[in-house]
Amino acid sequence: MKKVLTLCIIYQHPKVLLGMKKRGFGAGRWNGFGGKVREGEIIEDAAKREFREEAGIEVEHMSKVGIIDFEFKGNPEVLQVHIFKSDNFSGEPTESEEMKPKWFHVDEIPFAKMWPDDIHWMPLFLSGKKFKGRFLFGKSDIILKQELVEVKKYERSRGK
Ligand code: 8OG
Repeated sequence: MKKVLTLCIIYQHPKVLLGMKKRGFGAGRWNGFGGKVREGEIIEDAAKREFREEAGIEVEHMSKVGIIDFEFKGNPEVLQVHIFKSDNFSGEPTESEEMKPKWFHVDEIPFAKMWPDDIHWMPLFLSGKKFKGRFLFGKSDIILKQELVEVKKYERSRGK
């Protein structure tokens, strides 16, 4: 069983735009913006829709920088998260029912209040690298296993 999700972070050096997730899966953590890809939806379009819904901004150009599979011990479901980066948008980031946006300096990214995998791939993200990986979580979101490798490039997502 695989579920496809998006995650997009705006990076305008030296700042990144994150949001405090206010409800649902990952509530209480700072994260990029994103969510589940709908049936028949192109992945990049889903990422743009989530920005609109969660932060009230329009993002035109984004590039795919990572794909990470997340698994939780004892749960057969795989969450495949497609990670995007963008440096431009229009509108003003605005709090929604789901997210409270905030800019962070790259030296002050709040890793202690983020998903525990983020500290591993964020350096690749910030240095312009592309990557793919797999994390297995145990109880209390402890990382039991991890694989993370740099990849050369991703094709633009098509058809899905
Ligand atoms: O629709 P929903 O809000 O449940 O989507 C979950 C969001 O959280 C989606 O943007 C993908 C993202 N996400 C995970 N797991 C992880 C993770 O381990 N790290 C980060 N940074 N984001 C994650 O689902």
